[in-house]
Amino acid sequence: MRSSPFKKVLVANRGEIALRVICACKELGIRTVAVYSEADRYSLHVRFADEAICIGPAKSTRSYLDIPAVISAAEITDADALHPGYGFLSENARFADVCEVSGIRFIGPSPEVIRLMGVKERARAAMKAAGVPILPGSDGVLETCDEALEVAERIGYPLIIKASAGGGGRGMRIVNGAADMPAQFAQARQEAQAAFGCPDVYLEKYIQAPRHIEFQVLADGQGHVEVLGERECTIQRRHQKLIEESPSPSLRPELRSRVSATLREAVKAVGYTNAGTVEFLMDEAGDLYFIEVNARIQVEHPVTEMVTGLDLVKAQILIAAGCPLSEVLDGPVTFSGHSIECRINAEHPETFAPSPGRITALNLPGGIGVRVDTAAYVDGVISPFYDSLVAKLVTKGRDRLEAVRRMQRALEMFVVEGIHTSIPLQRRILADPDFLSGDFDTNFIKRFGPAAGGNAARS
Ligand code: MV4
Repeated sequence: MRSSPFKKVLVANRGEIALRVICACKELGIRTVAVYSEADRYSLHVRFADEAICIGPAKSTRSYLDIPAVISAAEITDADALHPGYGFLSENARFADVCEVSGIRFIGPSPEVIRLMGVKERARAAMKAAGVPILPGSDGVLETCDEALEVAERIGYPLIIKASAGGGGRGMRIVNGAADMPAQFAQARQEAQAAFGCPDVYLEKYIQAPRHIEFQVLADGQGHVEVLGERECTIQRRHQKLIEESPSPSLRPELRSRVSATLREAVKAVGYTNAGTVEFLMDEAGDLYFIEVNARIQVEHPVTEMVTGLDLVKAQILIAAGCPLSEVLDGPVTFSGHSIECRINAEHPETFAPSPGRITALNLPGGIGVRVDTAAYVDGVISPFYDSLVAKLVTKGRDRLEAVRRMQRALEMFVVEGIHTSIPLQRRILADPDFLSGDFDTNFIKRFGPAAGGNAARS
């Protein structure tokens, strides 16, 4: 058995991902420190960590986002590394910097690479330079509306204005013709300034009915990169993913190998290390175009784990400790079967508004090919202060149909009482002929309920 790479890891997150990191640490023989807000005193990450420190009140800005509070907890407990999970401080370059100067190893990419990936048009330029296909658009930030009109003349309408500091669908505006440009350009800059404190925007050709496909990568600090296939994440509502699967039912095998080979080189070229996700849009012709990089472990990482047999969180920890990828992977990566994830959120079935509250009854499905990642328990509370993810229901089958059938029966047997959840919606999606055939785009969800098809990229 491998000697433990760190003695103690601080888990700078909550909920299911904090538990997920604790599981990986336990299996590696690493002690764990949980941090928690006053609202999370009775959460399972606090219970299952070796030590736990309260870092502030329920409001995230005063606890899970409070850099001095988190760093103090790591110093007090003498943690030698920190795992940020997803959300919160996970893609905050300044936080990664503070960890490093405080002698706490940040389990993720370097601060410089996090910063580069966070400036969306710079990430776009870097990927383009490395040979990754991008959509036609501006070569960086647009300073004036006249510049935007010039680029638009070259690439044609419709196009989309995106915030340089945006991502995940925030701060986007569609432009259908030159007449729209002045108003949309001004509003996009204003919104970007208000939301991100930076008015910079750039332009891309707009894809009307894309699919969202993302590639998982792992890279060590010695220049070795592995691309672990893709995840299909097209089924989303208001930029919240609902279902993810691997492999994608729509990606041609030839395109998968070509993009994987290009990404291996691109990841090396930008100096990316640890786990990351490279997002693409697929257009109506089935071609892929880079949109952004997520410099963190993602919610949907389990579907990649299910088809590769790898533990991505363990891999992150070992890579951060300096372990070469060859040792982390222990042989060639192989892919088998098909995996699907359904996100179970605490939300109202009609309005999709959050539905926090106390869980009064719970039955988690199990059995062959079924995995549930959750921090929920009977009498536990889903807090209104944080995101509404209650559980990730993940199935694996030898093929897509087997994974689908397992998901259907697992959703039938999944019981949550005391709060409303997305289980009924997921059951309806899993019965939909277009979902079953694998034939869908980002407009798919509009058929499910009147308020279902929201799109932050308003025109
Ligand atoms: C786009 C697009 C169409 N054309 N970019 C939304 C999430 C963010 N990561 C990128 N997004 C989009 N970017 C161009 N050039 C449409 C979307 C989009 C979308 C993408 C994937 C899945 C669901 C979506 C819902 C609305 C808009």
